[in-house]
Amino acid sequence: MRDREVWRLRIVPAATLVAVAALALVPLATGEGCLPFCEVPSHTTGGFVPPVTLVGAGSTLTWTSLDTLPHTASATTLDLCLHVTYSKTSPGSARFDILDGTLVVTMPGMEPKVCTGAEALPDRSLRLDYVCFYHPNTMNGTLLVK
Ligand SMILES: [Cu+2]
Repeated sequence: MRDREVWRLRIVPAATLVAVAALALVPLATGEGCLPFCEVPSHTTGGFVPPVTLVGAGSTLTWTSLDTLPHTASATTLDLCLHVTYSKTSPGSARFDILDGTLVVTMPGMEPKVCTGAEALPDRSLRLDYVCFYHPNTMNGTLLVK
């Protein structure tokens, strides 16, 4: 069991980097949805699957739970511009837009929020890292909005 845990800790960061590199090679124009999908399944042990999602500006992303625990998709930035709660019976979603080079997140029933902490990348996409508040060690991901 211990050996298996150590193996997981070593392999996850490498897998994340490979996923980032693979997605970065795929062009995604605005309004073309998300890659690989606009739905991010997740669970406590495996995190967000996959951990990196490429989001076309104007697209709505939905998080679903594969286990029975409550989860969140919450920006790691101080402004907490993304904070979606969800569970197996109640998926959570948010829409992502880029206005004047700034990432704007709109959650259902709320005013749009500006993500001042999103990182602008050289290809003009915006990077937002996020975690589950309850399981930040195993559930952490990245959104690349373009
Ligand atoms: Cu969680």
